[in-house]
Amino acid sequence: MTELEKCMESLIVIFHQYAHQDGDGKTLNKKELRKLVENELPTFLTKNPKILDRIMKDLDQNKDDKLDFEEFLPLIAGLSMACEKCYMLNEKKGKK
Ligand SMILES: [Ca+2]
Repeated sequence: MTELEKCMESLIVIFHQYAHQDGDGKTLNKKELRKLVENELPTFLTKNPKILDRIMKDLDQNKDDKLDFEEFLPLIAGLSMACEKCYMLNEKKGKK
């Protein structure tokens, strides 16, 4: 597999690893989301409960208080976009 394919596989594996903690392997509840953010995204996201509530609300399209993989992906996409901006800024700074 290529690096990018491995990244995609990791996303799926990690999502399901946390989704499985309450026996329902298809969705993340708030507790599982918090664990995932704490363990897997410590560099990019704060574990401030208010911010986590907000993230959950924003991502939960069908308002069932759980995130399925489709609802979870925009979080990763959004963080990646923010990271890419930082990366580009650093690149520009590095060239001067
Ligand atoms: Ca949902």
